[in-house]
Amino acid sequence: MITLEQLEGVQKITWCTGCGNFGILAALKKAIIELGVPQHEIAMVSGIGCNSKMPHYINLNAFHTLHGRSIPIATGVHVANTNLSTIVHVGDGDTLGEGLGHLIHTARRNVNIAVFIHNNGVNGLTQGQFSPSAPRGYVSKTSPPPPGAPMDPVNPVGLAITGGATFVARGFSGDQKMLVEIMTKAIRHKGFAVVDILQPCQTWNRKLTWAYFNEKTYSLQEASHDTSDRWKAIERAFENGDKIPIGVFYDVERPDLASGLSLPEKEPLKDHQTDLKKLQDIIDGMLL
Ligand SMILES: Cc1ncc(C[n+]2csc(CCOP(=O)(O)OP(=O)(O)O)c2C)c(N)n1
Ligand code: SF4
Ligand SMILES: [Mg+2]
Repeated sequence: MITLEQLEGVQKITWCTGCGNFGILAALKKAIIELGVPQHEIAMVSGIGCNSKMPHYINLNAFHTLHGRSIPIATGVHVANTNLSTIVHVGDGDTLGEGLGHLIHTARRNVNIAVFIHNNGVNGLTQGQFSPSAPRGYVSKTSPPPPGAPMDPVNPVGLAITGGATFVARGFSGDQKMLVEIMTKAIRHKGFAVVDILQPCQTWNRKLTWAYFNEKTYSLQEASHDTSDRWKAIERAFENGDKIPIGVFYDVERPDLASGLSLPEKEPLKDHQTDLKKLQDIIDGMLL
């Protein structure tokens, strides 16, 4: 069994005191222990942002990639070695901004990876500009009053469900028990899993605070939500009241990309011998 000590990263953590990223890191470690998957069978991919420093703070095989591009890189990792549990850590600025197209197309393909969106409503690393998930009217250096942010936010849960993801949930960094359960299920799920994680940015976001989320969030599972019903999941995702639902919105089975491509489960692509002559013939044929 993996221990917390074995998962300890080597780098000094540079997140601000009170940052919601700490809770996500702690929950991920507990989820990995719960899953019992050996460390070398997990691949972590991240983008660029405060959240994306995760690979430096946990002892896993990891690739700290580019802003907005971690999901296609994770797809490549998965296709090359379907035996790995591939997980992605990204920010709201990253995957709901520059990387949004990748999120939707990966949902459509139902790639068997789990994406954890650290959603703090700001571009934390670049000093607090409002992000695509900031609420209308949100005031920041790049959205001064009046009117603050002059448009409605992207809804990551709604987009993931309508895009075709087969496991969609929302967690909160301050509800460790629920977050560990959700992360464990997301990694275990065979298909595209998207988890929107509410994560206070202590330094820049004065609206989406610990107190705000503690007061507003309620559990979908305690409200007897049916996770197999797509329309009910969409209705919950677009709830626009005073309360924010957290928990599993949608959880169904559908053939994933690897089964559609008939990728061999027992012998991953990385172990295949490449016939270079045949490959060259294909390339030459394409150039004709
Ligand atoms: C291609 C590219 N575009 C923009 C940037 C600049 N950049 C770095 S981090 C960042 C925003 C990070 O915000 P978010 O993804 O929400 O992560 P957080 O820091 O809030 O965790 C931006 C715009 C970059 N490094 N590369
Ligand atoms: S700037 Fe915000 S998101 Fe970044 S480490 Fe500090 S509190 Fe966390
Ligand atoms: Mg952010």
